Amino acid sequence: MTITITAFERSPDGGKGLARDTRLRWALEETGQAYEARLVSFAAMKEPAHLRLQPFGQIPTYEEGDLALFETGAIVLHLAQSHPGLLPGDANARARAIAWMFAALNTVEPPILDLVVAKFQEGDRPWAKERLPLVEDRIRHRLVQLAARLGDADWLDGAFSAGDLMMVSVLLRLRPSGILDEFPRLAAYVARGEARPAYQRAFAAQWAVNAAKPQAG
Ligand code: GTB
Repeated sequence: MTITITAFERSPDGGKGLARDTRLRWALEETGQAYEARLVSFAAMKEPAHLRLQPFGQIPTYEEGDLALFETGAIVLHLAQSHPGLLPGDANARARAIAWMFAALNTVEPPILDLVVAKFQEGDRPWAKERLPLVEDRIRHRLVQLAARLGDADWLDGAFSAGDLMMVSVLLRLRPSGILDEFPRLAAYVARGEARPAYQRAFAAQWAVNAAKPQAG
């Protein structure tokens, strides 16, 4: 059955792989699933046809036969549970890998998204200069804890899993800030994720869409 995801017609990151369709592309590649990407404009995302798939008017979405899903966490989990490659066979290890997915999305990503808001949406407010270091320190606090848990291991809990896919994807969003480089273990962890052939294919697929379309301004 054909799998179709949606992605930006033109990603604001110009092809750096930071938009969330890259997570899906990566999970699809890790699990060996062929897929098509339907590209949508910002205007089309707010139209009823897309809102039926994604109630918040965002990308990405996932369609496979009569299944339509939104939320990257739910989609990656669906792929990981439906195909071998992203979750361990042992029930407890599987549960722990899923816990790492939730940790990436619920514990590590929120302060990182807060930084995006602080810089790009609130950067011109009179209090922005005072707020920014607080936001950055909340990220550092999480990264200290994450680096301590990772230690010298390659991945968070044994073999590479959907938990690592999600954590690496979340940490990548931090790279432009320079904060990731303050944590060499985590920077190396992210680089290991990026070096995976499945990530390389995912990155190349989104690059092929976005690199050909230079950003305005
Ligand atoms: N919780 C949802 C999920 O995980 O699926 C969040 C989806 C989401 O944030 N989608 C964004 C979107 O559609 C695109 S990925 N935004 C348009 C809108 O809300 O109107 C987030 C994103 C956007 C841009 C960059 N960038 O330029 O670097 C990176 C990531």
